[in-house]
Amino acid sequence: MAPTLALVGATGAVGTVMIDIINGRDTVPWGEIRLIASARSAGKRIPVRGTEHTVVELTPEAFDGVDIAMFDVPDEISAEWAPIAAERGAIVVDNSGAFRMDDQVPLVVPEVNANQLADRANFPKGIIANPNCTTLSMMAALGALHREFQLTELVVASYQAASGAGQGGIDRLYAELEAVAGKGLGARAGDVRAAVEAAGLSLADTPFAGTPLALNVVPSAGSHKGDGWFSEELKVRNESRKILGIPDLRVSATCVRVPVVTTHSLAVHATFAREVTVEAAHKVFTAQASIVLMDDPEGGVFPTPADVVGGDPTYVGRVRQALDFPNTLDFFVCGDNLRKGAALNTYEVAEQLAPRLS
Ligand code: 2RA
Repeated sequence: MAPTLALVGATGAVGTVMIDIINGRDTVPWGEIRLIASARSAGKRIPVRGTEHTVVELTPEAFDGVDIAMFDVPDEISAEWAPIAAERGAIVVDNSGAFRMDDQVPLVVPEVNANQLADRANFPKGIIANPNCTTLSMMAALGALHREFQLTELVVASYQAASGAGQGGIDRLYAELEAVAGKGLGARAGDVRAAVEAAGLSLADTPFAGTPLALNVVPSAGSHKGDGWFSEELKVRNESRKILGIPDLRVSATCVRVPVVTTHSLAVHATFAREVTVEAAHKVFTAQASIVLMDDPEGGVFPTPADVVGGDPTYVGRVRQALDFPNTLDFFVCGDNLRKGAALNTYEVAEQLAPRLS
């Protein structure tokens, strides 16, 4: 019998993209598709592959008969409900941060470590975690290079979109842009901040660290974790090590929020044990189906969020050999943080599991 797929958090920003992805597939391996959300959203009608589905409330019984449950809900909801779903027999693919660093939960990017899915003994809790969107946005590219040249060091600067902070982040950016547009602001310290506040947009309420995001960049992403590090930076380090299977990989990240709606970008400085050339890296990127190489800097060809948002691949450009660092490449990647960075990777994991359940 074709497996039953549940989508928990079906009405959220990422849940909506998951439904788009399911609707966009030529074929799906699922029998029933069940939409689950909070009591507030239960009863909503959402079309999936041409059939109206009624959203059901998140209860233990909602998981009865479910083979795979994709979760896109806040950490605390996943922490409580993913084990309940697993107890009821579902394999959970969880997009929250609740289980990513749990030793008994694999952290999977299918292009890099799909082998983790081959054996049920690899996920004894019945839970598989999806990485954070910042890590995910570069992982297809890094994994491909690592296979060929063996990664030893990674230095990363991120340029993260407002939608990483959810619908509230998007709404906030649009409101701020409206408050500052057409006023010739940005040439005097504090004028952007003053205009945002004058428009009634309290900076105490912004998801961007009490700082305007419009006409600005904000070097604070996630929560402060001590010693100057923010949670997004530690996630890049810890998750990259776990996904690539290099527990002692040397990693340093600086994560920055930029006034982009959707699509995270990263400037990557990666050092390898083996000699690497731009030509060889191009070959590796071209050979990977989920990577699009956009690398003709002289001709103005490189990825930008505005040009690639909504796409499934990881877009790579500006590949160059670091001038002063042996065996080191610098390059720039863009990835839609709601698609490959969240919904798509989760769905790809579910798709890979499906044949084992039929
Ligand atoms: C962000 N990476 O961009 C986070 C979302 N999970 O804020």
